[in-house]
Amino acid sequence: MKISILNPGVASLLLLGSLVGDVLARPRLDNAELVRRGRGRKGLMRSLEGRSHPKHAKTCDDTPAKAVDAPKENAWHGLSGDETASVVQWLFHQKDLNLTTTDDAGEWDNTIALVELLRPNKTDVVSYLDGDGQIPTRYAHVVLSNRATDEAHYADIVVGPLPIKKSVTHWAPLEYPYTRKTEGKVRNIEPDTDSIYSEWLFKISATVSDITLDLWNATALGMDNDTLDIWGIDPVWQDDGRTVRWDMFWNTATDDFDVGSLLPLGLYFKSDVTGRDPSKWKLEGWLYNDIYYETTAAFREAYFSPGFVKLGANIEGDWARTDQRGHPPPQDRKQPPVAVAPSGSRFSVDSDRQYVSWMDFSFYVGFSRDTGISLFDIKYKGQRVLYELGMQEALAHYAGNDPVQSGVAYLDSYYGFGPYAFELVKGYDCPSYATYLNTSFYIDETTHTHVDSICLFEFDADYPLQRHSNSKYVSISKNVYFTLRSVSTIGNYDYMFSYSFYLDGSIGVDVRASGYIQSAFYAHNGDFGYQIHDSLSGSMHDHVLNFKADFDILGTENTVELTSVVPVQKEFVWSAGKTRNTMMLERSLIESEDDGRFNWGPNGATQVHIINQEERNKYGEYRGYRVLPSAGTSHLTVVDSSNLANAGHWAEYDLQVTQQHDYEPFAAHPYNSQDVHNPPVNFEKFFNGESLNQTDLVLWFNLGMHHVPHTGDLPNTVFTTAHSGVHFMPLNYLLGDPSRETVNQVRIDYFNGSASDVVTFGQMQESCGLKLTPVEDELWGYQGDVVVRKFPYNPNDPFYETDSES
Ligand SMILES: *[C@@H]1O[C@H](CO)[C@@H](O)[C@H](O)[C@H]1NC(C)=O
Ligand SMILES: *[C@@H]1O[C@H](CO)[C@@H](O)[C@H](O)[C@H]1NC(C)=O
Ligand SMILES: *[C@@H]1O[C@H](CO)[C@@H](O)[C@H](O)[C@H]1NC(C)=O
Ligand SMILES: *[C@@H]1O[C@H](CO)[C@@H](O)[C@H](O)[C@H]1NC(C)=O
Ligand SMILES: *[C@@H]1O[C@H](CO)[C@@H](O)[C@H](O)[C@H]1NC(C)=O
Ligand SMILES: *[C@@H]1O[C@H](CO)[C@@H](O)[C@H](O)[C@H]1NC(C)=O
Ligand SMILES: *[C@@H]1O[C@H](CO)[C@@H](O)[C@H](O)[C@H]1NC(C)=O
Ligand SMILES: [Cu+2]
Repeated sequence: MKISILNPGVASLLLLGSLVGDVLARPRLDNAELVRRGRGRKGLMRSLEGRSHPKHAKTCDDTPAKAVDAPKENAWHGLSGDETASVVQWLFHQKDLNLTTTDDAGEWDNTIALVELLRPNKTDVVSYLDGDGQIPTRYAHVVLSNRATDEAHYADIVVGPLPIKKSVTHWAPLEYPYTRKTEGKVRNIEPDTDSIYSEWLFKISATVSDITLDLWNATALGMDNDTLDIWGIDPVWQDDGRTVRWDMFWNTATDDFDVGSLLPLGLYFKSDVTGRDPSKWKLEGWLYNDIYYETTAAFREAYFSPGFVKLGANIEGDWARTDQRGHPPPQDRKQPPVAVAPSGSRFSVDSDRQYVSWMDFSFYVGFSRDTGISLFDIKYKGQRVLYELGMQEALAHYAGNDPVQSGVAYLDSYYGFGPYAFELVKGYDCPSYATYLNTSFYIDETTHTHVDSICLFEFDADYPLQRHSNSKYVSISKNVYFTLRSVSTIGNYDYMFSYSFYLDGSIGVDVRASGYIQSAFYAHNGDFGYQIHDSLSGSMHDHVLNFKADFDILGTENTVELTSVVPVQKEFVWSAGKTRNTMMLERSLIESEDDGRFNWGPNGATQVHIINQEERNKYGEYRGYRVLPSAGTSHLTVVDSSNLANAGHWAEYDLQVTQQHDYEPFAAHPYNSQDVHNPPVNFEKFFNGESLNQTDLVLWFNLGMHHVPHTGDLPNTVFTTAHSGVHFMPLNYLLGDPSRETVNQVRIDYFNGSASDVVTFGQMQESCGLKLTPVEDELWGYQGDVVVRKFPYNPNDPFYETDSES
């Protein structure tokens, strides 16, 4: 086992050598020149490949993940193209559904909003995974957008069993997964989005176009020359049975940069748009410079009176654009370090079944329109740790002294994380050697495929996993971890989701946010955000993202144990009658859902463990996993939100534990925003005092940030600090640290000024040369979405269309 002094020929050293060689050989171009050359860059990079590289016996292996067959079918894998097409065709044959194809539909037709897999019940899947149960029968979950009625609504229905069989397949309202029992129907609070603009907002805007021209030299009339945008609160206000909007004017971008949410203009108007008849809608007032006018006439009169105060405007400029500008920092033009995988990928993927295994971990990937990726059946050393791990909902709750900021509380699953999980950028979102998977979602009788929208890669952390030294030796281990990542860009914001696995048996969940902030107009609102540009406020808001973690620690029956470190005053047998101020452990179990909602305690004093009381280790301690914050987390600051009413109870605590039920699969529903007082899923109703003592339980935890944007959020928020995460770590689960099993560690013995031994435990000592192709070369392969028509079904004629509207 003992190998002498590190051979300078080991892979890492050589790789750096050849890398530097290439960089020096590259002609120097400034950024502007690179941009001007546009596609010409491709030719430039290609020609570099022909240059001579140092000769090596072997070039580094750039192999993708090894193909394997998953041990079982992926029971959560979305519908196939054929399945989707057959369901869509079948739906159009159901006369009672009265459906119109999306291309032909207007605001008064019924259409298909979604066709995807109905996730099977855990009860059925577990017997398939762990026993010899059959794979659960497949059903489709369909959402209909029924607008051929005054009572526009969405209808969740189930279609099955699949495959479609005449006289066997049927449809039924889907009700069991929701707390509200209204046959899967939820009203559509904004069914007339086109009319709202054409029949309402633009007409109101026209009545003040002389004012908008005077203030900003701009109009919003629904015409090609529009240089203003109008939009406002989300969800629309829903008190007293009314539907009330607050909208405001925004400048539009003057180029392709997505700067719109940085250009608020400070003029707001309120309308009651209850019902579907535009002739019954009412304009209720205007707000400008913190003065409220009840009618347009009153606002006009004030505007054209002497002494009316006109405020500034927010106008696009380089300050809002993301391209490089200013002087690059010292040495920044040199190529930064890149990571390489000299032995190729060290993990296995079944890309048809979307099953992944890395080291002692394995899991299946599921994907849905509402929430994007989820992981299922996460196993460690052959034992399931989590049945399901995935995001449920993301909230961005704003506040402000203006009615638009005060009215915004985005519930992003309404837009869906699936449709916006775009192709990842190689070498930027993920290392260029990563392995990629596709994801698909249904829209408008087509299936869109986001090519390469999930990446899988190993990475060597910038710190070791373990080290120790004394006067004789140093022992140190590499911290190589494995990550699955996807990014969803929902409007102005980019959410990056990373699920990471570590050699110590721990699992990390991280969310990071970047993209454009939604800003406010700066006037009278210094208590709601900083002034960050001319007339711009970095509007304060909370991000809260709920995740479901269905733990199964050594079986489905688990318990939550809290272990707190507490200060005590204690007398000991040896303390001679005196007390000592010290501290102790206090342990307790959470017995029922009545105590199931709580926060991280102050001072990090309380540890949260998911344990199995029937599984003690040989010292009598419970085996389990600990859940701990690894980056800041947050729950919603606003108490009893007026905006969300019953739609956002999931955001109220850091941690919430419920008994697992097949009828409580999700913390939220994408249309909770449509009826906030009586939403399809009211998370609070999950808490009805059920026992949490040795039962199948689910931990719903929140990640998030209290975001008070500052000048550094311009032009974009950065991922470094807009970051939240938790870690699950084995706790008394094994009898020692499993990371000792890796050979990617070293012990160096030394004596009297020189190394006497270097022990590398049989790790790969491969020598290979790297042929570095600039990552930009690969980026010309970026293609956007692939679309396949499902009705009429045309699987052989895919086309490209990347649309951020859905
Ligand atoms: C079916 O939908 C059409 C609009 O697409 C509507 O005019 C008609 O009234 C609907 N029929 C029924 C029975 O609801
Ligand atoms: C007003 O905008 C129009 C086009 O939108 C432009 O042609 C004109 O120069 C602008 N006027 C001023 C004073 O900026
Ligand atoms: C756009 O055109 C309409 C109709 O010609 C006009 O009334 C309006 O002022 C124009 N808007 C701008 C910003 O020039
Ligand atoms: C992703 O989709 C593209 C385009 O349809 C296809 O060529 C590629 O093989 C798919 N990748 C995987 C891993 O299935
Ligand atoms: C799944 O579980 C729910 C709730 O228990 C039940 O109503 C439903 O019938 C189950 N689905 C299947 C396919 O068994
Ligand atoms: C909790 O479950 C354990 C293990 O099944 C049992 O020994 C204990 O009595 C239960 N505690 C309560 C309060 O029910
Ligand atoms: C340490 O090394 C020096 C020479 O480098 C040698 O003179 C000395 O004897 C060594 N000491 C021991 C304890 O081996
Ligand atoms: Cu933010």
